[in-house]
This record gives sequence, structure tokens and C-alpha cells, in this order.
Amino acid sequence: MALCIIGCGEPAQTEMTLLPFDQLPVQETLPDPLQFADGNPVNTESQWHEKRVREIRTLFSHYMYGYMPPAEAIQTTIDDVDAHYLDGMAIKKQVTIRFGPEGTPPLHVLLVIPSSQASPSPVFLGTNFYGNHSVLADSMIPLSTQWIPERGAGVEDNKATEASRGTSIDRWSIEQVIHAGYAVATFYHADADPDKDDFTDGLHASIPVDGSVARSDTSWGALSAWAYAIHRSVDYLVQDPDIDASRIAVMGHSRNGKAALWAGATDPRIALVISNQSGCGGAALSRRKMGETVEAINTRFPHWFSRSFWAFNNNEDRLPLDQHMLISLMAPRPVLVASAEEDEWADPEGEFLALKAAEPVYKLLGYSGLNNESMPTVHQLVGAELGYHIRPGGHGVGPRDWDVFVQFANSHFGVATESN
Ligand code: GTR
Repeated sequence: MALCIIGCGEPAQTEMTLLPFDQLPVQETLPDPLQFADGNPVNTESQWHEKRVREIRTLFSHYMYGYMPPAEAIQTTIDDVDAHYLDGMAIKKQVTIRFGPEGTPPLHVLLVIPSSQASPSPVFLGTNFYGNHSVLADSMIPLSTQWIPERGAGVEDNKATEASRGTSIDRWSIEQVIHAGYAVATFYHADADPDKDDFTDGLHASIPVDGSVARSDTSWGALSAWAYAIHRSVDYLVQDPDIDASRIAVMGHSRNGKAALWAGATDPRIALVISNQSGCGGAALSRRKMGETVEAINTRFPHWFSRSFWAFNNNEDRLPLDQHMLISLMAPRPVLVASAEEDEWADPEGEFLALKAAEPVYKLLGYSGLNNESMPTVHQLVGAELGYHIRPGGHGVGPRDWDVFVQFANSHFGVATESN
């Protein structure tokens, strides 16, 4: 039996017993987020915030995503500012964020801010799949020099070429989002950890956890590295006078949606999270074993999670957690879970049911949560702090999804736009 180490650099304020895999009880029903590890009920808001949140974060760190190192102080350089961007509609900043021991790879954040805003702007922050140069067709955005998967458009020998500029424009729909009154901040997730099965590059190779950069059973996987880098970007955003530090939303699609949820669950400065088709390891319940299973994801992507998660292949019922508990860690902050009808791999119903099962935590804190008993039909955004939306079509993210993200964020951030 191991004693709990609280993840994410937080001071340990509680101790709980973390059983080895073979001593974990089989639980066919969902574990109760409102029950302490010792079996006692969580009855009050302060019990939730002061103790249960830490327990649940520890469970996810220990058995699933791996422990992140403590926050490292950041140094930033503004490399480029264009005050008349997008025909004067926006300001573009390219920011390099450095942290950690010498040799730690920096994050390159692309920030586009609406210039029409009189006050600091709310912002959508998130990791991108293929490099900042892919989200806008702009020759002033340097091509990423990181490893890029071959499936990316305009990628040759795992490197970006000029042909890859602007190939993910729709995924971020930056002009549309700027027009809605939001800034967009994004960085390529490979700055934090290239998406391949190794532990030899990215933050893993530079920032020790418990004194070592060697991979242990509970070391941080790629999703934790991406989430940690999102936190370091938040460190920058809260200091940028053009950004409203109280309205930072993190958005992620698919694997980046998994990272977005984990980042939001471990950083209360993130005011809102949007998970788009994040599926297994994101918003979808593992115990359903629908679409992508724990075994399937650990087989194809053994580097995303901690090694300790591999034991749950075909053993989902031994998990002392499930994804409703990840969502509940955001409470009472808003979370939108967005699914697509044909994206069965991401198990839309499992995503809805996880949201629903997080609701008792929101209710304990005095909020209404989802307020919807059954899955809505397509095109309806339902819920209060917990929002759910399903659209027709398959896996992907584009302008029509951003309409929904903006609608959800507007209702919580109080943004009025022409499109309202
Ligand atoms: C799939 C993977 C999913 C999802 C998706 C994506 O191959 O099985 O978990 O993350 O990739 O990121 O697009």
C-alpha cells in the first residue's frame, strides 16, 4: 500500500491509501464522487473543496494520467506583435514561454485578440494538433520545428512544410471566434510532448518528477504533459493586460479534449472547459466499454496515460474512478461536453452519462448542473453549468461547433455579440 502524494504541486493536506491494482475492489457501478475514500459521505461544500477534490485528483494522477511535477516559474518573451491583424479586427501576439531546467523545450503560444473589445477579452485556450502555422494561413507564423505526425497535411518526414500553413483553419475558426468577442490562444501540443510512444523528449525528458526523469509506473503521460503546458500558458495569460484572467476557457478536440478536461480539473484558474468528442480517457465513462475501450486506447496510445492505467485493460470495474469524477472536479465551473452522432468511437451516450453523474456535486455546491434527464436530440444545447450538445456527423471540429462553444461561453461569461 502506498500513501498518497498529492499531484500537481499542491501541498498535501490529506492522506489516503492507494491500493495496488490487485487489491482494488471490483465496482460494477460508478464510484460515488460524494463519498470519501474512507467511505464517509461528503456532506458540505467545504468538505468537497478541502478534501474530496484532492482525493479525486490523486486517484486520477495515480491510476490514470500520472503525477505532474510542481508548477515551474515562467519567463516570457513577446516575439512578435501585429496590432492591425485580420484587417484591423485583431491583435496578434506570438509569445515564447520558458520554464524548467536548462534545455526544457519552450512553448510557442499564438494569441489573437479582438481589437474591438473595450475591456480585456475572454479567451479560448487550447492545444493544437499540427503546429501554430496550421491554424492560420500567415507566413509570419514560423513553421513548427517539432516532430509532426505524417497524417498532417503538408507534413514530410515528420516535419512541417510550407504546404501545411493554414491546413487547420476550420478547427480553430479564429476569425469567427474573434468576431464573437473572444481571444484565441493556442500552442502545438508537441511543444510539451510529441505525440509518440516514448519518454525521451518534450517535458518528460527535462522536468523531473520525484527527482527523476525516468518513467515510473505513475509518471506523467502525454496528456498530463499537455495539461501541464496548458497551466503554464494560463500563467502567461493571467498576466497579459489584454486578457480577462477571470474568463479563461480551455477548449480541446478529441485527444486535446482529454487534456483540456484534465487541465481544468487541476487548475481552478480555468473558468470553463469545453470537451469536443474527447471520448475514452476524456468525457466518456470507461465502465461502459462502448466505442474505444481502455484496452484499445492503451494499446494504440501507451504514452498518453501513466503505466499504472494499463492494468485496467479489460478491468474497468476495478477503476476507483470514472470520467464523471473528472468532470466533477470542475464544479461549480461550467463544462460543455460536445459529441457527434456518428462518432461512436467517442461514445456520445457515455459522454452524456458522465456529465449526468457529475451533477450531484454541482447540486451539493448549490448549482443546478445539467438539469436534463435524457440525451437531447441533435442541435440542442442543454444544461446549465454542465452543458451537453450533440450534432449530426462524425469526428471533427469546425465552425458549426464553434457556434455552440461560443453560445455556451456567452451564457456563462456574459458576452454579448452580434451573433447573439
Ligand atoms: C483516435 C483515438 C481517440 C481520439 C482521436 C483523436 O484515434 O482513438 O481517443 O483521441 O484519435 O484525437 O482524434
